[in-house]
Formats: sequence, structure tokens, C-alpha cells
Amino acid sequence: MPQFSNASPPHTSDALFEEAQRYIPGGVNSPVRAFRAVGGTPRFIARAAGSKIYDVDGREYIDYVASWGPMILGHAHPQVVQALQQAAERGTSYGAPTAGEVTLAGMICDAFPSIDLVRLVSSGTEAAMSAIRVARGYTRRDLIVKFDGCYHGHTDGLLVQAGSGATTLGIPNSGGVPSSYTQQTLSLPFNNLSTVREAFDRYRERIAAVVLEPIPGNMGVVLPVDGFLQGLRDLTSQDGALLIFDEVITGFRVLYGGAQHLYGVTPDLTVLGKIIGGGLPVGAFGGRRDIMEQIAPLGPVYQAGTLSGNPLAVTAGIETLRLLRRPQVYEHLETKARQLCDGVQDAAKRAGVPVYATRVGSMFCTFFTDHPITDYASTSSADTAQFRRYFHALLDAGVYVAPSQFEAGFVSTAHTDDDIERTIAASYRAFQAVAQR
Ligand code: KE4
Repeated sequence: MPQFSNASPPHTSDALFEEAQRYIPGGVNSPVRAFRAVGGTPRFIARAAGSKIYDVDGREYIDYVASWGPMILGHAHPQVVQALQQAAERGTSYGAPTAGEVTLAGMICDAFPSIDLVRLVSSGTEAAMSAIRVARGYTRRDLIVKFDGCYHGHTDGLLVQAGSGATTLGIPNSGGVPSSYTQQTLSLPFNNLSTVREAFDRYRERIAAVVLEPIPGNMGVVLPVDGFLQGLRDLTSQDGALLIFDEVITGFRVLYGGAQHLYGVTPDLTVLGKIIGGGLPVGAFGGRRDIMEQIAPLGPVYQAGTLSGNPLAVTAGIETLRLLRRPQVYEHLETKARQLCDGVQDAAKRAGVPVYATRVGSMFCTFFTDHPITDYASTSSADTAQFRRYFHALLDAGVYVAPSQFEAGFVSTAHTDDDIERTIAASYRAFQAVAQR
């Protein structure tokens, strides 16, 4: 066991990153945090409040990562913090049912009419993995269709390379995943209904489910083309397969009822996470009663978790959703995010840097390309070297965006007009830095 010296711990990001790499693979507990796509030292964060985060070197940043989505109210919202403090004094985990779980589950079912029953878990990965299992258990079929560039957590069967056609079964894109684990997965191009139709023709009545992010946020933000989501709904219904919306990012983000409310398409199962935990570990999967009644202890599909429905986590989730239910919240998020993204796009134009900007509500992405981005293959046109320069110019100017071209940015209710104006000004200077190279 490492012996911690009693000297004062390192207090700069550089020193902490060096120390972290002694104990943690890559010095981080999730790969994207390591800044590998942009280079440089990840900033170790000391604290956060509202729209700001503060690193251990005392620098302040306007934050658009929002812990990868959960912090839609900004950081350390007083009402959430107070509820957590009170909950902690009542104990942190009991391994027994609690009233809070009933409240949060009820709020989720009220927000998503497609969800009759919901099971709380501790991460989006766990929720997606469990939804896939119950879909297979319900349909008694094995094949799963996903889409290139959509991420549903790190469950083995979904870690497949971008597909190459409607009939090529998945090949692992991660070490440690036996090829047999991905042989039941088809990965198809997003926004391309004809390849999905081909898959159903080829594998008639063998596909258990089609799973997707209705608005992908893991290849940057990509918008579903008109008719794509409804087309998937029709194809799955006709074949007896299930439609699973992974709304870990979009749930309670683009609207209180998520993307399924925004686009008016009803999935059979929904995967949730991030916002429903208010920054603490919560995931959830739910849907039609006849499907969810397959889950233990009611049915034969096993699923379990020590900290599922954890009292502190559901407390943060309940307070967050209560605050999101207030009138005009999503209208204000829409106005603020539009102001930001229009300003950034105008800044790029003034600096002469071609960008393709996407946004749905308060989730957005600025691709460094002049080509439209409609699927994973088209994201290859993005100039990641330009993004890298843009990222560091913003970081040096006190604006913290995701350290990868292929992630989503998020506006919170805590971002002020001053934050937005400062970000637009910093973006213009960052675009100029890009243009000068
Ligand atoms: P978690 O297991 O990380 O809680 O959730 C997995 C997941 C599932 N579905 C979607 C649509 C997701 O976006 C995610 C996780 N998102 C990434 C960021 N794009 C989490 C950040 C990270 O991996 O560190």
C-alpha cells in the first residue's frame, strides 16, 4: 500500500497529475478527463459554484462541461446542497427501500408517460446494460442494433467498432471484450433508415431491440433527421423488436420529458442518468409495464445493486427535478443557449474559421468543419488540430469546454448574461488564434 508522506499534499494540477499517475491508470478515473485528445495537463478541480469551477491553482473557469451533463442547475445549488446535508445526517445507505426512491421513481414516471415502471441503478452504463438484458429477456431474441458514434456506457456487448453495413455483426473496439460478446450486436450509421430496414429484412424476428441516443451527444451533438426516429419506431413495432431511447444525456436536458417528448416518438424502454442524480450516482431504466415486469423479483431477468436508489443520490435527484419543474426553466435555457451559440457562430465567421454548429436546447457542439455533420462517418471531417488550439485558447481565457471535439457542451440555469458575453468574446479571440496557424 502506498504510504502517504506527511508532507503537505501537492496542490497544483501538474503536481497532482503526476501523483495521480502513481496510483490511478492515466491519473484519472474516466479516460476523457485525461486531456489526451487536446494535450496538456488536466485541471484538478478544487470546488465549483453556479456556472463556475475553480482549479487547485486558484483559477476560475466558466464551465460548459457541467460534469458531462448532470449540473443543469449549475454547481452546488443551495437547495440541493441543503437537502443533501440534511439527508447525510440521517445516514448514507441502508440497503433497504426508502421513501425517497418512491418519490424519485414517481417523478420519473410522471415526466415520461412511456415509463410505467422504473428501476433505479447507480450509473448510465448499468442502466443501459440492464435495459438491453430485459429487452432480450422479454423478446427472447439476441440481436441488438446500435448506431456508430452512439455511446451507452462501457458494457461489453456495446463496445463495437463502427459498423460496415447492415449485416456485419459487431467487432469489439475495446481490449478485453471477447468477439463472441459483440457477435450479437449490429452497429449501423445514424440517420440512415434504409440500412436499418435492410437489417430487419436480413435478421427478421431476431432483433431484440434497437438502442440509440435520440440526439447523440457522444460524437459531438448530432441531430436526428426528420422521420428517422419515427421510422425506427415503425420498423421495430412491425418486427416485434423493442425501441430503446438512451436519454442519459437528453432526459430532463432538452425538455423535462426528454427527447421523446420533444420529437413525439414513444420508445418501449428509456435509459436515464446524469441529471436525475443531480451530480450524485444515479441511473435508471424503465418502460412498458409488461416489459419491466420481467425484472427480478417479479420475473426471470436478474438485475441488482448495493447502492441502487441510494438515499443521498435520490435526494439530490429529487431536488434537482423539483427545481426543473418550475415554470419557464426550459424557455430560459433555450434563450441563453441560443444567445451563446449564435454568438460563437458569429465569432467564428468574423474570424474566418469554418464551423458547423449544432444545438438542441441547452446541449450544443461546435465542429471545426464546413461540412454538415449527420452521422459518425461525417465527424471525421472535423479538424481536431484546430479544435485543440481553440480548446487551449479558451482554457487560458477562463472558459472550460469539453476536452474533446466529440463531446457535448451544456448551458445551465446558473450561466449569466455576463458569462455568455465573456464566452463569446473569448471564443472570437480563440478563433483568431486558430485562424493564425
Ligand atoms: P455513465 O456510466 O458514465 O454514468 O453513463 C454512460 C452513458 C450512457 N449513455 C449516454 C448517452 C452517455 O452519454 C453516457 C456517458 N457519457 C459520457 C460523456 N459523453 C460520460 C463521461 C465519461 O465517460 O467520463
